[in-house]
Amino acid sequence: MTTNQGLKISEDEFSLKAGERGPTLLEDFHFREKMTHFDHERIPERIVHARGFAAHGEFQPYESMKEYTKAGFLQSPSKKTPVFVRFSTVAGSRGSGDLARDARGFSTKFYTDEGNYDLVGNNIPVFFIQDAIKFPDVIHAVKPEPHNEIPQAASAHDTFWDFVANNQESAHMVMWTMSDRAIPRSYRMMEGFGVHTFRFVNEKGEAHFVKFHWKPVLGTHSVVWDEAQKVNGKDPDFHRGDLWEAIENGNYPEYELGVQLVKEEDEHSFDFDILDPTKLWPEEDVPVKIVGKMTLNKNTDNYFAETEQVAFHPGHVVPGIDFTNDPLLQGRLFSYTDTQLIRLGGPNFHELPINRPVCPFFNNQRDGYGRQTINKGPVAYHKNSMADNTPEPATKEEGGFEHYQERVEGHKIRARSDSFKDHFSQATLFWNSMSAAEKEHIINAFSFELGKVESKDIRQQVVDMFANVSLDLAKGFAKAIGVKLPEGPGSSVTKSSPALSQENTKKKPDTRKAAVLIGDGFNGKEINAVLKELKKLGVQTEIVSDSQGTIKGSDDTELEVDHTFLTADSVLFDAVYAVGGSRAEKTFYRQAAQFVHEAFFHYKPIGASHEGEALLQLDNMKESPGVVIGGTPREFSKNFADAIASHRFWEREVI
Ligand code: HDD
Repeated sequence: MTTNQGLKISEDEFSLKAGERGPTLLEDFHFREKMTHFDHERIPERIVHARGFAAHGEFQPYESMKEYTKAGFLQSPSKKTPVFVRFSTVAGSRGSGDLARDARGFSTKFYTDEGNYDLVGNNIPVFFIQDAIKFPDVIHAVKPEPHNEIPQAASAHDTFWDFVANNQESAHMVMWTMSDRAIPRSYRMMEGFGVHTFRFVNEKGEAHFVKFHWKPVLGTHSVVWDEAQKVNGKDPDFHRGDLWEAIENGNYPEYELGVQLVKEEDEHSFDFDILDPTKLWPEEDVPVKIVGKMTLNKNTDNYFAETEQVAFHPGHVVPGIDFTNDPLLQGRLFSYTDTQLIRLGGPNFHELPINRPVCPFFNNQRDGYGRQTINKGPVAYHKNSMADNTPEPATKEEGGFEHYQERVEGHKIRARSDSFKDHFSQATLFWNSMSAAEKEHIINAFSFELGKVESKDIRQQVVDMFANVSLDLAKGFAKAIGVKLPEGPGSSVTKSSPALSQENTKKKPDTRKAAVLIGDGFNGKEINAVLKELKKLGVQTEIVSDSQGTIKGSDDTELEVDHTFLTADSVLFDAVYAVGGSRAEKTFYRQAAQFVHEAFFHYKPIGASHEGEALLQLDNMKESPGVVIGGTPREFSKNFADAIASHRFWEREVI
């Protein structure tokens, strides 16, 4: 151990004092250095997306995208590009829970040979506002209220809903944040979207409008709201831990990159403006072309150095990827550098290891806080003769970035195009696309959020606003929050987009976690066979009992307990396998019954065998969908794994 100057330290437990019981001396440079560094350990948290978690990985295209873009990392299926991905919530501070009802950030930094390309997206394809100048407003409204800093990481309060009702362009995004999308099961089971319309430009200079998608290979899945709130208490790091553990276990999260492409000449052939960030392109109208896969395969070594210091920016592009005039994107192009300057303490954050491009970079920028490069020689200007005019801009052929030469003309004006004024049609499209269970969850979410709003007037305004989206929806929650039922107008939109419903997502048992509730005297032979079969089918099992250590089966086989009823909880698992044991105590059965019933009320798959069947105590529980009992170990495991793949059984009747 040394000081930061390299001096070897002989003692790190005691400060330097005048006598064993005397005062500490100012001369103690080791104490002062250690303490000063500690006092300065924190940096400002991000104003939004403060709570995040990240991992390293790689991206590989399935095919060349040459026809559409000259971006080097998309030219060949043999090209692998390293990436760093940071997931986040938006509203909460750094220490908030992972399961807040919120949009999730999904930021990817591609370390390409042509410089860093950042795709700074969310898990929701649209946004609350249409113009970046309103970003401070929407964030002020959703953040804790300024007079008392309550509530943390929640949109369920007056200022947020006052904003919504008085800024009706938010309608579509609010439908998404009130849906199951806002409470994902895992970062591994979440879609990502670039949101804005960008441009792909090919070698010939031809452009296409493009929207970016990430599609999780495990499908898109969510938890239920009651569960989300409990997870935040039982394990606030639920999403962090899930991602970390999956990568440590070699279950590398995978996402396919998809693009929707629209020809330049088709810019005006939609019934919405493609520059409007509150609109999506229905996948049934503009198919998503799957072009490659990203695999996250390495956890960070140091949270602060990597996850906290990483600096994303939608303006970090490479040749072949360009912007459009989406007024939200245009504003973002300013905000991200500006925020990094304060957060990372100066203009040299690109030199931090996590932000450094993997290709060489040089220019005439110099000095500033935290400068690490030691530039040599006297020349720091262009043009020059003293250094042979280096560094020199590159030609197009050498890979120099050329902005797409879009023709623009107009009056200087603070206004919004009329083509941005339909705020409700796609909100209705989203509503129409939901399954019955998803619709019920949305009504419940509005009922919860507005139930927390103190102002009856705001509650009424929101009901009246969402009557424009769907009368069923608005009536559904108007009753719960004690305001007048809306009378009209309802919506005439009948279109739906099945791709928006999570019911139509991929369903697999892989990496899902089942709690095995088991006590002394369990049927050793059979249970061991089931555990083995489930593992083969991709299901992860963890043993939960009433104390730690080992438990003994009827045939004296032993199993190591992973958690007790105190350290685990049903909300932390995807499924429950109730086994019990002939010698298990009464208290085991009391705790196990509570565990099973909570999972049942959260519509989760439940398996039971032997004494475990006694835990299915409610009426009709044994006959309910998603409750698996009986069969040989192989049959039982197959049925249970199928049930786990189904995720939840919404058709189950719960009282
Ligand atoms: Fe933003 C961070 C995503 C609109 C200003 N934003 C940030 C992050 C994500 C997004 C994922 C976290 C990056 C990280 O992991 O470090 N933001 C979006 C999306 C938007 C969006 C998908 C709409 C389509 N953002 C938006 C607007 C503005 C900002 C309109 C301002 C005009 N966003 C910021 C920021 C942040 C940020 C203040 C805070 C921390 C940071 O940039 O690095 O600049």
